[in-house]
Amino acid sequence: MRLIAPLRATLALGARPRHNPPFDRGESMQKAKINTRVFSGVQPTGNLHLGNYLGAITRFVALQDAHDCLYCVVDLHAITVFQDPEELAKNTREVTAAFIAAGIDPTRHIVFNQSQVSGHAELAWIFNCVARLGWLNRMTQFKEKAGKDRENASAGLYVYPNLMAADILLYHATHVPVGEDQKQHLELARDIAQKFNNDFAKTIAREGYPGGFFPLPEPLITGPATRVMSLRDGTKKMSKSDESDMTRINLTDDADQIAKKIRKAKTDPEPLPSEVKGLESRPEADNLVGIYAGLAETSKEQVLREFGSAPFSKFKEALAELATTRLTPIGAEMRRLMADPVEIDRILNEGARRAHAIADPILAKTKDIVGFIRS
Ligand code: AQP
Repeated sequence: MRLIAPLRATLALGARPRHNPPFDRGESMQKAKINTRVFSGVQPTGNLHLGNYLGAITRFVALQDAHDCLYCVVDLHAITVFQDPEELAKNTREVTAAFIAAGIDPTRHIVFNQSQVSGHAELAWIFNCVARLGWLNRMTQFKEKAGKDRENASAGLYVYPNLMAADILLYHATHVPVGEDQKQHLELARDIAQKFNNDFAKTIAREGYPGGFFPLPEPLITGPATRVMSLRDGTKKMSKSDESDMTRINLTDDADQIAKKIRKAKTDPEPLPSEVKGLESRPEADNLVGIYAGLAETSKEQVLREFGSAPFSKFKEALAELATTRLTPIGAEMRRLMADPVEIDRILNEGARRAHAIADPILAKTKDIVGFIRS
């Protein structure tokens, strides 16, 4: 397998970053620590939920043993929709607390909030000038979030994917663990990297990177719960902004709330099938089985081997117990960490300092490539 250039060599900015091997869902990454850098982010927009946990945060935790990781609380993304300033600060600390409570180690890896590293915004501007309007017009998340009131959406919401590309490429990150909903944005980040490398090929080669300056980042969309759906509608994504709290399980919910939400989760009248094929056209059943598999760290097949032909009442009881066992210690630890905001701010500050150390030379070299004079 062809490997990308060792990251440390890349960061010395004397060697060119070769591009990534084909997406391999992470298996080969186990052996390739020095060749990879992982970056991902979560928005501090409140109501952190089971979808964020299973689709993203558990994947972040799993990657830390074999890779260098940066996990970012993306507050610049959050303000693409108006945020109350006090709530934004509280939510930023809450996402940080969730990262740590779930098992991310901020001493071994970098945990920080995006607005403390100004390179994200600077590189995003350059990418605003690289990305094409036609590309942004195809982004389904903008269409969904802006809805019918598109004229009233912020300009930031529209160019959000360019900022996301900057988040990743500012660190020459090679792998990005995300939920299924972010796949299209990751493809755009790759297009931006490729177009930048093409547009500036001459200066990039002159600067000593004949194969391209930015690596093409690979999405890591893994596990049985890459798209957790609403508990009230199996065709809608579980989301922080859903008006009904009954649609999601929050990481801070207590055992009673978790049990109640699972008990009231929408299902259909049939018992569970014994095979995954039997979940087709049964979105709610499929969702609950996926959630169980994600929490139990197993596959849907295995869950159905255990619960096939069981009535939902029995399955929901087992799911509630599993969810409570997995989530309530995280919620308790989040509350404990949140009680000391000074310590959380210290962690973010230290993370930002370390993030700067990686980002600054990459941004400086980007500016040279573009032709900006630096004194
Ligand atoms: N339902 C989900 N299932 C699996 N993964 C999910 N993610 C989000 N929802 C699900 C993943 O969580 C990470 C962080 O997401 P985010 O906070 O940056 O933004 P989002 O995708 O916009 O999250 P929400 O909850 O859906 O917020 P709103 O309601 O504001 O739209 C990402 O990796 C995402 O894929």
